Amino acid sequence: MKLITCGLPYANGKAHIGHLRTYIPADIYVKYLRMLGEDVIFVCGSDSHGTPIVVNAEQANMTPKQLVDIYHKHFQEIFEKLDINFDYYGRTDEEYHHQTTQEMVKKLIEKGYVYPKEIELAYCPKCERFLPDRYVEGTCPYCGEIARGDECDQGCGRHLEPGEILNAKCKICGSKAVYKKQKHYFFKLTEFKEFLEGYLDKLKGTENALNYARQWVKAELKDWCITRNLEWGVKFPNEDLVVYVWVDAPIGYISFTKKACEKLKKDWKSIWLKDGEIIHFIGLDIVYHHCIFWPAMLKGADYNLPKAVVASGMVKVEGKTFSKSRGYVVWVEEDYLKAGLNTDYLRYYIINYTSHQKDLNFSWEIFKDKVNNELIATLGNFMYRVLHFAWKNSKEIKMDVDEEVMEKIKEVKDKIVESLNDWEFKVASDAFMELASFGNLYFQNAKPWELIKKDKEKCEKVLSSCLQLVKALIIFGYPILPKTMVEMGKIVGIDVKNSKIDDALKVDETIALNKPKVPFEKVEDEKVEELEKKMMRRIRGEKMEEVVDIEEFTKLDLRIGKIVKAEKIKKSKKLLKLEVDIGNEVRQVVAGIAESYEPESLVGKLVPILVNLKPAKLMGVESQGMILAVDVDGKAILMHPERDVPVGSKIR
Ligand code: B3M
Ligand code: ZN
Repeated sequence: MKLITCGLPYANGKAHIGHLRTYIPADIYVKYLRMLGEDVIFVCGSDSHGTPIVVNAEQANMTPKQLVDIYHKHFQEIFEKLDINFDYYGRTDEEYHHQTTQEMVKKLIEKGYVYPKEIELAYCPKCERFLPDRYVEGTCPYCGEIARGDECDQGCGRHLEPGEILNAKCKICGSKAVYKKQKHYFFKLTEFKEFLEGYLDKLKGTENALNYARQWVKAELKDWCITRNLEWGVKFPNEDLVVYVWVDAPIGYISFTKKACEKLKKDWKSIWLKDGEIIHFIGLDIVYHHCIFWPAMLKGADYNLPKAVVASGMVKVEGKTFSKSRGYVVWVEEDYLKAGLNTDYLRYYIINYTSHQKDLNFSWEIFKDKVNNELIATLGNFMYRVLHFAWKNSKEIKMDVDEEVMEKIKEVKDKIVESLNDWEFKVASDAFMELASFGNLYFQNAKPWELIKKDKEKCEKVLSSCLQLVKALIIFGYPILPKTMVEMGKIVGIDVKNSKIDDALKVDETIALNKPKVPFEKVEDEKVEELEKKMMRRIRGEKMEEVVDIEEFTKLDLRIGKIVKAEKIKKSKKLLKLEVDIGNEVRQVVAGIAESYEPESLVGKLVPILVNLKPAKLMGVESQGMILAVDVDGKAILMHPERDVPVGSKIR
């Protein structure tokens, strides 16, 4: 049995092209393996833990779980829309995952691979708390760049241990951190040096990942701090600590396999405790975790080891390094799906642009060319031409296929299989497209439109050969272009989802045809211009029309409140201190309306108020909500309900 996994996306933001760069090739690989008759399980899930999620939830005035709920659902929807079909897509904040993690951690403790140690940790005197991972920012001790607590993300990319970062500052309030002692737990990574050296010699996968990992193991290994001061996460046994997110996240691969196996009635143990073939698809930035920490943990706890780590190269957008903050990003929902573009086009672009290991540049102009000149002009053209011609002349074709054509199909199949073994998915997609080019030439040279007038028999043979090519294209193309090929399959009577790759080499007695459809729609120049403009605006930092889900909106507790008291705030020209009755209680709210209203005039007024805004202090006065007002040239104008309504009425 084979297990294919994809790196778990943090449930902390929306899906972008960087995610797809790993998930689409993995999905294509899985679909091909299944067509080759392999028994495959494909899992992934949301990474719910870690400080980025806690920090963001805090800023959005939500619980981490609420934040994870939103993005977990988002990712599930995106995967479904793009035909990325995991057997199980879980989340790491579920009970079953916590259990699996604790089992593994306990096993590591039992076997003596975990020890406590007092360490100096960044602590914020103002927020009165320890600053794990992304709560702290400072300077990387190795390269001097600005870094986060657990990773030098802008410089050398190293994993940083707690306490290593220099000039630490609290990310929340900006205060200079002090260092305080606390007991934490360490995993004896150093004991695994020899094991890892041997393991990495045998590990398969892409060279980009393996080369890095081999260098790191040779250079320096340090014991690894595996606990954190947080509430949110998997509890570390008998302590008021949670395990570091990078301990529990990869264990998600095991928890999700268990869940998938429950569903599929398969045995998870044969994968994780025996000799199933485990293959991890990841991004290049998480090689260290997958090639060093993870195999050491698995080895230490007596689990089966991954057979291969396949790392996708980085993504560029319009030739520039991918960056969400600088606008060099393609959001799957907001940019791609909203534009109404066929999802197969994106799958093709990602698989066919370059080698899996190299940098992939996404550009709308290249996208248009690839769709119009390759998918449409070569593949779509051949398929439609053949189907249309055949259907017009006879609805059922007797099959008698040219030897040369069968040989070509066989040759392409072999190329596809071979390239999968080398993780060179582009080569597979090129071979597939080469078959379409071959078909075009074959059709063009044989001129069936002339033959039909003078040699019916010969014409049938040409058409049947072309139809066999179409059939092979549907089968070979399904993993890459699933939506299109399912539809094309219906025209020639193939249930491609359940086809095997060798079906392309089988010749039926006859093929009955349904009315053909054009497989692809052209990408218009105007569409691409529009998308380019949108991206340029984002890059220039112009304010974008951000789209909010209805769920996000319904999180806002908006009500009508009545102002019962209003007074000036000393030393402030703009602020008033209000007391607002919101139905079940009276809230103190600071509002920036002093320049437009006298306090006395406000008492008794009904106003809209956001009730569940995170409390904040303004000029030293606590504000427990926000009055909504109209902004006219910077001046606040109040709004009132059109007729009298009960205090506390909900706004929808
Ligand atoms: N959640 C996302 C990342 O760093 C992280 C992956 C976990 S894989 C076990 O790309
Ligand atoms: Zn660095």
